[in-house]
Amino acid sequence: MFAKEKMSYSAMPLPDHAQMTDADAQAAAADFRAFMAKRHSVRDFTDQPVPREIIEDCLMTAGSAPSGANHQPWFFACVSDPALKARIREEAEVEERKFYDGGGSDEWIKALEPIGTNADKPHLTTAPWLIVIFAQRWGEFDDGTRYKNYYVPESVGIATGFLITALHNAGLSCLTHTPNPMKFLNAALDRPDSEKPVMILTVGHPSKDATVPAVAKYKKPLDKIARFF
Ligand code: IYR
Repeated sequence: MFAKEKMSYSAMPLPDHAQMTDADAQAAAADFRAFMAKRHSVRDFTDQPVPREIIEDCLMTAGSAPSGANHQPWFFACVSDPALKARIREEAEVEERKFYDGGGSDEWIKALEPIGTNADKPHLTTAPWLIVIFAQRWGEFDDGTRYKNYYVPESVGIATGFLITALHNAGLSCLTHTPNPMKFLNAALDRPDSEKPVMILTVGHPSKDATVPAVAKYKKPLDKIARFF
């Protein structure tokens, strides 16, 4: 990503970002809140294709996220190839079966009961896109030597949030899926050991009979998530 030579940096003016009146800002904040409240995780997808260009734009939004020292320690492996999706599904289901058949703690399995998940992951082959998100534990200069990355989980988490928001804005649905362990994704997607798979984002359109578990509708009220000092 980076050349090893020291670059010179000059400060840039801020890009135009029109200052809103408080009233406009209040309206915009409320509108965006209502828009984001319509987002929910989807587990049943149709096979309706989604053009790659839409995914590319959403990825560029993700890539605009802030990150430690602006090192952008993320990589998005985007899979639409049916054979590769089938391989990922197969390997994920092997891990999931172990988890649901006793590998996961009783407390964890119980916490998932209301959501109704199990080891079958048809979404991994039905949906048009799997975006596999990797975190770069360290970076490599063009000559192969290493540099440190900073606040990697935080940075990748923020970029993932941008990505989920961008997909929602484009009328797409997704599911954050985390088979455990996920190491098989490095081999399947030819990613180096410096990268840790963080999650699979399944992306597409919800099937007609997709439902949202009642418990997933509940979001904590403001006084439970924030306090003003
Ligand atoms: N990886 C499993 C289990 C799972 C874990 C959590 I935490 C969830 O919020 C949902 C599922 C699976 O995908 O089924």
